[in-house]
Formats: sequence, structure tokens, C-alpha cells
Amino acid sequence: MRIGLVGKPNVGKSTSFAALTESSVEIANYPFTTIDPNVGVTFLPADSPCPCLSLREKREKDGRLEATSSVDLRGGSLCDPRTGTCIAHCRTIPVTLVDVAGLVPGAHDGKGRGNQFLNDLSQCDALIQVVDASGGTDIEGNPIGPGSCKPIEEYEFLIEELAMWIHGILDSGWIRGVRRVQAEGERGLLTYLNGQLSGIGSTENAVMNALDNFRNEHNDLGVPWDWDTSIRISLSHHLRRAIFPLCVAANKADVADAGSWDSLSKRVESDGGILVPTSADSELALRRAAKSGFIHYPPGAQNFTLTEQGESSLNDAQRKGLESLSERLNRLGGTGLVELLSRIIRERLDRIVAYPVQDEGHWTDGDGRVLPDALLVKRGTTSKGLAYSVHSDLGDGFIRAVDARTGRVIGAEQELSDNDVIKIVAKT
Ligand SMILES: Nc1nc2c(ncn2[C@@H]2O[C@H](COP(=O)(O)OP(=O)(O)O)[C@@H](O)[C@H]2O)c(=O)[nH]1
Ligand SMILES: [Mg+2]
Repeated sequence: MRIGLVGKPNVGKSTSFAALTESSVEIANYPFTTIDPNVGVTFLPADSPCPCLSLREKREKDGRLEATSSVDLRGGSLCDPRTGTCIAHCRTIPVTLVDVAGLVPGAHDGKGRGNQFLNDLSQCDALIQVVDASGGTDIEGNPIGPGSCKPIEEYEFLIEELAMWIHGILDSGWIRGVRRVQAEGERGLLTYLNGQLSGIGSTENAVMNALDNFRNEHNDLGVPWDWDTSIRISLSHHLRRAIFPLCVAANKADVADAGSWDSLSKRVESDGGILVPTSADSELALRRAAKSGFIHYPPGAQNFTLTEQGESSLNDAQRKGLESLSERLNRLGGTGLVELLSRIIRERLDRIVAYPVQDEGHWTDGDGRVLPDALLVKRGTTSKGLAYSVHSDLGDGFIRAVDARTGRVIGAEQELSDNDVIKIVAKT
């Protein structure tokens, strides 16, 4: 799973990236800080409690385990995640994040990092456009007074760049494509479009959707070889929507007027996206305070609490800083970043979590690790599909699967549910 952060310079992409991946990247109040994309991993809380909760309940009931003690630093969790953590049965799941810089006017024409930038985007499963909800920077990222630029303009600017990029790709083979349509009809059009665009992440389904909407918008299209540039640009916009649906972080919400993102929010939602107001700055401050041991701030929490160390060692200035941060969080309902990512994965990408294990009794892998992996899979994935996402050999040798919660054998084509624990039996 790979999610890209994109947007004009100086909106808070690198701040979001640094906060979410807890890594250090350059952050500055001037344009063009980032040249190459930063790639890192963030850990998002799973929606459902980790299955190690069920293990604990069963063992406590059988008298094999004492109830969780208040000094247990893991809050009762019994699993042993290979990546991420699990505290009080709140399991975190790794997601790759990319801070893709280089959006400048004319990127589709090769300006700035141009096509390299656009290619970086096409590697992502979903894109988050970070916009400056406070309107304090112009379209090139230069600081200007707050409220002097509208966030909706940033959104329109990006979708325009993406659509024009697609238009350029289509145009370069249009004559050849049209010949194919003359020979093969609608099927040829679909094959041509998907062939041209599969390199930037299109699928036949996406192209089909785009074509349906495109035809609904225009009554009298005529034959493709008569389509002029404006019709082809319109087609490119529909393809953009299908291939690069955008979600939006309305960032710097802490200094924006309430409601300054309302019209953009409506627009994004009518385009099938999600908008969440965010404060990347606050998330970064919170992650740092948590890393230093001053506060408890589990990922996705709407606010924080002071730790014992925080209570005893913070100086007055630090305490004041945290107090105002807490007020801000109450006002905004959290920093929004983890909420946005989680909603994209659940609502836009339609992912559920599955836990493959080798031993259906102990829920361990071959080395005795309890519930080692939490995998994000598309809703509708079958048990055999899960086998393939663990390893292609496991998929090729698939014999059957076992639902480790019930002990029942399940067939290759059975669809998984969120939070399933699955043993796969395969020929080796
Ligand atoms: N007030 C406020 N400032 C922010 C926020 N996020 C980032 N900034 C500031 O915006 C500037 C640009 O941030 P940066 O992450 O480098 O932007 P990028 O060019 O999009 O990567 C820096 O001065 C940040 O401190 C936020 O949520 N609120
Ligand atoms: Mg940056």
C-alpha cells in the first residue's frame, strides 16, 4: 500500500511526511524544499481490535492466563508483530508514504521535475493533495498574507495538470488509436486507452467507468476520429477522475478561518474524494513530544495525556505549549492526518485486515511468533488471493485454508472478512 502526498510547494507535505513516518526531512517556509520524493513508512491503527484480544479472552476463560495487570506496558496485547506495534490490542499496520514534490504550473509540459514527478504519482494506490486551507501562500508557494489564495484553486490546478498530462499521452498515439477504433469499434477504443495509460496505473475497469461518464456528459459525440482537442481534453478529465481520484488534506487548519474549506470539501466529495481539515505542524509536535516520553499519544488519538515523566520534568514554557496544543486539538477534533489516511484505506481503497498464520491453534508462524503479520487486502479477496499476497509459491501450491477462529476449513474462493485469522495449507 503506497499513498502519495502531493500539492504545490509550502503547504505542509514534508511536515505531514515527517510527522507520520517519524523521520526527519527538510521543512521550510519557502518553495522547492524537496527535490526527490521522500519515501517512508507510517503505521496506522487497525479499525478492529487485534485478534490477540480473542486469544487473551480464551486463555483467561480456560484459566491459563491472569487478567492484564495495570503495570503491563503492552496493555494485555499478546501478539508479536513483525512490523508496527500492538498496545492494548490496538494493532498498527504499515503503509508506505511518499512525499512527492514538483507540482508546478506546466508540469505536464515537462516544467520543474515534469514527467518524473507525474511518474512518481502513478506508482501510488491513492493520492492526498495537501492544500493550504489558510490561503497564505500563492500558487507557487510564496508566502503572502493569509486568506489571499483560495484552496479550491489549488485543487483545480492539480486536476488540470493531471488531465493535461493524460491528454498528452493520448495525443501521442491518437492516430494509431483511431485506426484501431475504425477496425475494432468500442472494444478497440477501450484497448487503446488502457494500453496507453496502463503505465500510469489505469485498469480496464477505470477506463470503462471514465468512458461511461464521458458519454453521459456529451450527447452527440460522433465517431472518435472526428473528436477535436476540446473533446479529447474532456475525455482526459474523465480518465483523470477514474485513474487519480484525489483526497484532500485541508492543512494549516489551525490558522485557517473555520469554513474556509467548505466549498472545496463539497467539490472533492462530489468528485468521489474525501477532505479532512488537518494540522501537520501539530501532529509533528505531538509525535516529537511522545517520542521524548512527555505524553501518551497513540496514533489517531484526538488528544493526548501527560506521562509521569511529562508531569515531573516539563518546564513552564513546554507545559504552556502543550496546553495550547491541547486546546487546538479540542477545537479541530484532532490533527486529522491519521483520520484521513485511515478513511482513504477503508472507504476509498476498500481494504480490510487479514492475519495469516501457520499454526491455526496457537496463531503463530513457523518461528512461534504470535500473529506476526497484519495484511491489508482488498475487500472481496478470497483465501487463495490472500495466499498469493503472502507469497506466490503459497498461492500456486494452495490446497485449502482454515479459519483459525472456528477451526473450519474454507474453500479457495471464499471471501475473507475483516480481522480474519487464516491458516493456508499449500503444497511445498
Ligand atoms: N500553521 C501551520 N503551519 C504549517 C502546518 N504544516 C506545515 N506548516 C508550515 O508550512 C511551511 C511549509 O511546510 P513544508 O512541510 O516544508 O511544505 P512542503 O513544501 O509542502 O513540503 C513550514 O514553515 C511549516 O512549518 C500546519 O498545519 N499549520
Ligand atoms: Mg517539502
